[in-house]
Amino acid sequence: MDVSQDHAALTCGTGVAAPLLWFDKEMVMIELYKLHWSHYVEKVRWALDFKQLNWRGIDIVAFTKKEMQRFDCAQTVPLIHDTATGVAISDSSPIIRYLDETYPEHALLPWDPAEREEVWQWMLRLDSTLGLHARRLGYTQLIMECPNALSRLFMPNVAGGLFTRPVLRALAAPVLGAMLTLRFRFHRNREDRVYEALEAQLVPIAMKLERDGFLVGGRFTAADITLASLLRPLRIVPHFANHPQLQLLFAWQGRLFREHARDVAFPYEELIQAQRQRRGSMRGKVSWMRSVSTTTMPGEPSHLQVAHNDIHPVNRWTLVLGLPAYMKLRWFNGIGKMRYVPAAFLAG
Ligand SMILES: N[C@@H](CCC(=O)N[C@@H](CS)C(=O)NCC(=O)O)C(=O)O
Repeated sequence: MDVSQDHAALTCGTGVAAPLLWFDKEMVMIELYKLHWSHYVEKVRWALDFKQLNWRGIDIVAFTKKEMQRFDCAQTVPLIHDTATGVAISDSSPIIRYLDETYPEHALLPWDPAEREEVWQWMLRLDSTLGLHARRLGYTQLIMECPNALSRLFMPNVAGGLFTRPVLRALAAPVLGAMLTLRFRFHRNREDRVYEALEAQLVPIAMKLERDGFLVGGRFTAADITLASLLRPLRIVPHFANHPQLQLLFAWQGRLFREHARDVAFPYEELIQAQRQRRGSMRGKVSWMRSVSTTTMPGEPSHLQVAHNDIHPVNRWTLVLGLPAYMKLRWFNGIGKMRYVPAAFLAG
């Protein structure tokens, strides 16, 4: 029974929940509002599957988000609506904490308060750094190599799929690309030192995982789901996917994917890989990058209450400025062509 129809679903939960003392698992249905290729969405999908909760996905239209406007939450995906409790909540880490507190079976957060806080801080830190940076570089890679994929992601059903046809998808690409470039600041990747920040963050994490196996307490938690999911877009970014000091990290990710049945390729991964095989090349030489060891990177946020995001508003006037930024990003951003070498994790 859906108890939320009338009123409760309109307000947004805080993410702090009391466990349901009695519930029939069969009656629980979590609605997951999503863009199916989003790495933040994948993080929550993985948690739902791990906790063996019933859920159903609702694809949103990215431009209007009208499917989730009735919820008084931040309008980002993932957003869930728990039809058993009426709670609606967005932001992947609070969502997972809510699920874990409401449905304690198959726990993803430790009971020990110190370890629990440690996991929570990892989640917020990764959401606010890795998740944002990997998104920027993943889309940048698509724009450089395979921009026609954008309409297949964002407009699969607009006008009956018209914009996924060959000529129209090529026309839609600069418009979508310009919009995304302004929204997430891809044209500022170099100034914001996104490659350097990611490298400085990931190399020590790779070493820690080699030593400990998991991020916290020597066992699998929501922190590991967060790391493995948010790393996902970097699998198409050659600088990281082929980085000698990060091979252990991608091997760790691949192992978790296989163990938890998450190793189904995302559509953008298949599209870019097919393109690379056809052309025999990829854009991977980051010519301007200085070695991270000689660079002082700003420190990571130390104690977070909520995750940061980096979405910037775009309107039709600012969009005009996006076109030159898109063209510069696509053709003149100092990331050179190189021979296509499949990343080691693709070999299995
Ligand atoms: N901190 C948020 C980030 C979520 C987020 O930024 N999601 C993106 C998709 S990857 C989104 O909803 N974008 C909508 C937009 O750009 O309007 C979380 O962990 O869920």
